[in-house]
Amino acid sequence: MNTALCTLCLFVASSVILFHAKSVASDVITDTCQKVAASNPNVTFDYCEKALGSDPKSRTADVQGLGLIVLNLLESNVTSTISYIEELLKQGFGAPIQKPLSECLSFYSGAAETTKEAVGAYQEKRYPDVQNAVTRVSTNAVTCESLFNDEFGVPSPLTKQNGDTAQLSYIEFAIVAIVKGS
Ligand SMILES: *[C@@H]1O[C@H](CO)[C@@H](O)[C@H](O)[C@H]1NC(C)=O
Ligand SMILES: CC(=O)N[C@H]1CO[C@H](CO)[C@@H](O)[C@@H]1O
Repeated sequence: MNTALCTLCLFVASSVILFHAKSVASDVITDTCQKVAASNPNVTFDYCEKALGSDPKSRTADVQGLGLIVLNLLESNVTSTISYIEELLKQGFGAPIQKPLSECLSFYSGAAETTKEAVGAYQEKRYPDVQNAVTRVSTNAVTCESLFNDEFGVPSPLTKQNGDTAQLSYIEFAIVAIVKGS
């Protein structure tokens, strides 16, 4: 066989393999998000797919890898929410919104600790600990959201942040359930 033809063969063969690997990888996201959405009515398939797709590493990850990716997304959500609350606290000094904002800040500070511990637990495969941790984080987010309207009669400025944090926590819980059972 001549060299040019052989190079062509190699090129075609590796394209086929790459293409196949890529479609298999995105099947893992689709498959995982279908299971996640089926297991918890609070999570939509679209949200799950978008969140997982936001990290390029997801494309080549297995379910176990996706669990760590979501945990890292959750950690960065919690961190950015803390900065955002601190910013709002500076702006709205003395306003009625101060009280619920301060309470939410303490919830999120706790959540930052909890997610950090959850990453360690995940790496050590202590899956029930991870599930307990993310359950606490979602409860923190849901409680923060309800504080504004229910207790202080003001609209929540953290609806997106609380929603993202809760969704990512639910997704993590469901992925850990899949990892545990596989
Ligand atoms: C869905 O969200 C609500 C709060 O918005 C929460 O009380 C409930 O436990 C969640 N359900 C699941 C299955 O996580
Ligand atoms: C509030 C916040 O930082 N939300 C982000 C949480 O993570 C998801 C997934 O990466 C982002 O889409 C959100 O903007």
